[in-house]
This record gives sequence, C-alpha cells and structure tokens, in this order.
Amino acid sequence: MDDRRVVKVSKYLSKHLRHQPERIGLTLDAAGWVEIDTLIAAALAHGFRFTREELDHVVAANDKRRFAIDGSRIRASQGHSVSVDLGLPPTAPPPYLYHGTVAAALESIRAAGLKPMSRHDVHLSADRETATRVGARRGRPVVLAVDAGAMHRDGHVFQVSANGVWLTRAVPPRYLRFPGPR
Ligand code: HQG
Repeated sequence: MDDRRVVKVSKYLSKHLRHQPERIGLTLDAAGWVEIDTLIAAALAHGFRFTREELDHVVAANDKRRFAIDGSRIRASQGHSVSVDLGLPPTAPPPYLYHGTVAAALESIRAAGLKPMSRHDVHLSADRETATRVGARRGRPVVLAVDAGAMHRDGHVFQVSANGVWLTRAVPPRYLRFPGPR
C-alpha cells in the first residue's frame, strides 16, 4: 500500500468515524464504535472500496494512531464533531499542557479562551513540539501554555485519548500563557 493510498483511506475513515457517519448510512454506537464489516460494506455501497487488510494497515501505520480496533469494531480515538462519549476516565493532567494555534486567532482566544470550535473538546498536547505541529497546519504556529494544574485544582475535567491527546471542554483565558513579544 503506498503512502498516498494510506492517507486517502485514513481521511475517509476520519470523515466517517468522526464527522459524517450518516453520509454512508453508518450509525456509531454511543461510544463511537462501529462494526468493521458494516463500515467496509457501507463504504463499498457508497463507492469507496478497501479491504480489511488495508484497514488494519492504515490503523497500524497511522502517524497519530487516530483509530482504535477492539475485536470486530473500530472507532476514532478523538477528534469527533458528532456526539460521542468516549468513556475516558477523568485524569489528572501534567502541570502544563500546550496548544498550537496561529496569530490570527489570538485576539479572539485572549478574549474568550480556547473553545472546542467544531469539535467536542479542546485538544491539548503534552509537549511543545506536538503543539507546534498542530499549529503549523494553519500557518506560522504560535504555542500557548495552559496552566492545566490550576485548571484541575479548580475542578475542570481532563481526559486523555488512546493516542495521547489531552481533552477538556474549554480553557478560560486566565489559564492561558501567551508567548511574549519577540
Ligand atoms: C482555534 C488534528 C478563535 C484553535 C490536530 C484552532 C489536533 C479559536 C482552531 C486536532 C478559539 C480549531 C485538533 C477562539 C480555539 N477563537 N479561534 N476562542 N479557540 N480556536 O482543528 O487544536 O489530524 O478543531 O486554536 O493534530 O487545531 O484531526 O483544533 O486553531 O490533534 O487527527 O480554532 O486535530 O488532529 O481547530 O486540532 P481544530 P486543533 P487530526
């Protein structure tokens, strides 16, 4: 399987396991799982063919381990816009977490804090390098530090996805540390 094919199948899975399952007639269960056979059949019926072997390869080769397989089922590990309860236990975060964004979003973020936007949760990274890569998807990255320790002490709930992304509903401005002027 070449890299382009892996990316194509991965994007197809993201689209239908996170955002638009109904587009191909799929129904995710409350925790976001779907039977792999059902997924493959639904995709085929809507003009996109892949095999179980290809699916396994995409899940294993995925750079961010976006998908999890459990027996005969698959789900996206995070990043949903459809309503799912991933059933992740509340977990104490490290003292600081990081969020990569771009300069154009800063004024709004200073005023309103970090919001989940089209997703379920705000996504935070355990290290600056990962946050830098996330921000770089949109332009020159700006990395914000989040005082996760203080948020946790104040009762904000954190969860960590199977692929190591930290999730919380929102980050109010007072917990954000912006980079200083250069
Ligand atoms: C910004 C990818 C204005 C926020 C990545 C971000 C990650 C605000 C954008 C995962 C705002 C939302 C998530 C506010 C937040 N005003 N802008 N108040 N609050 N924003 O894609 O964190 O490839 O939903 O800074 O690698 O960029 O999908 O979130 O720029 O792990 O697996 O609004 O998605 O992973 O964008 O990325 P996103 P994100 P996958």
